[in-house]
Amino acid sequence: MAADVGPGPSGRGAPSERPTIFAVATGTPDGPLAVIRISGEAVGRVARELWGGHLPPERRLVRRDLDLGAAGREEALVVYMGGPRSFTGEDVLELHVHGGSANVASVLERLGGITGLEPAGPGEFSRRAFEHGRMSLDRAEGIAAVVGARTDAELRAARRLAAGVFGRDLAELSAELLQLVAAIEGSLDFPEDVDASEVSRWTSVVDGVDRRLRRFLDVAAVQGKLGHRPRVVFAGPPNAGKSSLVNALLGRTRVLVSPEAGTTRDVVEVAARVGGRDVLLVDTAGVRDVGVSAVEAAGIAMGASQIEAADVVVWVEAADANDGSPPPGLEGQGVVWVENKRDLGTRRAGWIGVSATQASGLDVLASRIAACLGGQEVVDAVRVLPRHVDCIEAARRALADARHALSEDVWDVGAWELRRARAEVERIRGGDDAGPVGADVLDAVFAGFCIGK
Ligand SMILES: Nc1nc2c(ncn2[C@@H]2O[C@H](COP(=O)(O)OP(=O)(O)OP(=O)(O)O)[C@@H](O)[C@H]2O)c(=O)[nH]1
Ligand SMILES: [Mg+2]
Repeated sequence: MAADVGPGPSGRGAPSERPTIFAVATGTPDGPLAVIRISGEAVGRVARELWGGHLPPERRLVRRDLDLGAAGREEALVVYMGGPRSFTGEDVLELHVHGGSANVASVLERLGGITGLEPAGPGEFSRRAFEHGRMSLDRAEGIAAVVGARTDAELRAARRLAAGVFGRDLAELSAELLQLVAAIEGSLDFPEDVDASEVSRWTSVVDGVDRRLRRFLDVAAVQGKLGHRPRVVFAGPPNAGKSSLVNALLGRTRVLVSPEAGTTRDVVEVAARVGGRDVLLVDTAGVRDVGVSAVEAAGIAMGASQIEAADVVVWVEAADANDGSPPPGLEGQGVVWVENKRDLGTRRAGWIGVSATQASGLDVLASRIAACLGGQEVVDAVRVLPRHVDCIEAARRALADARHALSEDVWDVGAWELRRARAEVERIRGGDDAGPVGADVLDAVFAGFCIGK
């Protein structure tokens, strides 16, 4: 093993007045291990205070006995990554200590007592990474989106953002716009050399960039719906077994079931995972019009409005009962036709056959529901956040103005508008020709991060 080396050349490329920050980087201090991340110039001082020695060689996990003062000693694994080749671009030291909230708190308290060290705020490590040019803003946002993703689709889209897929597309668009600006500005002094075909080439480049930007807005619109779970509404005649099916898909008894028609009166919503999709199962009152009480009638009316707001309707009828009467508008939406109680026979051969009580046919039903929800385009797309949408919309407004100016032969204005569009595209990645985006934007972006990120 190489001998310990001295403190890394601190502050390489970093503003030197900044405090060194520290925070727990692992999810919960109650786990078996906790990683505490420290970033900044004072990591060498941490080494001297905690184990009376130097920083270990870079990128090597080594054992050290930490002196926690009154709290005793803690056996830890430590790793040092010198700036600028670290996550934040600064000198980074990680302490891998035993978990447990009291133990972790004792290490944090010890660190807080070291001169020059301060607890990190939300997203402060990522913010430093951005400010030191280690990561573009869109990728930093991607990391936060990965942490915040609640569904598989969101996670995959977030990973692509974190991996810089969006950023690369934007860089291409930005380069195209810059080339176009150069071509137009180069022609300003020699307008007689520019023929109509050249101007139409310019406008077709503008249109192409605009089309690609619009596609990102389409993706954002679909992803907006991802935030709330799709509603899978169970409807059909009373006693068909709608509530039984909801329970069967959940794998536990959540809603009331009884042989009496008109059991379900209220609308009941239950979060569930069906066919690999996170959804809301919505149980409704059976639809009938004879001998109904006022309460049941109110329940039926609520069920009808649930059908209208459904992403998918599961229309359930029982194999031992006559045909029900689906509402007339139903054909127009995504419907899964289900015959329940197939253990008692088959009446509607073309429908998906299930038996809620025997738990048969449920896999077919689940995958049909998932297929009805669709959403493949989102899985393969990159996560587009509201801040990106704002920039894209501003860029598209500038492109429209540029196109107008070019059609009026006011080329200098056209070029100026194109620069404006390019600046908006660049802002998504965190800066433009005038420098990085303002502190207000960064404050807003990183406030949404967790501490330790
Ligand atoms: N044989 C058989 N009986 C079932 C099946 N599924 C449900 N049942 C029975 O059918 C009756 C009605 O079931 P529910 O789930 O309450 O029916 P529902 O459609 O929710 O009825 P309402 O809430 O009144 O509209 C109960 O007695 C269930 O045990 C099945 O697959 N086979
Ligand atoms: Mg019911």
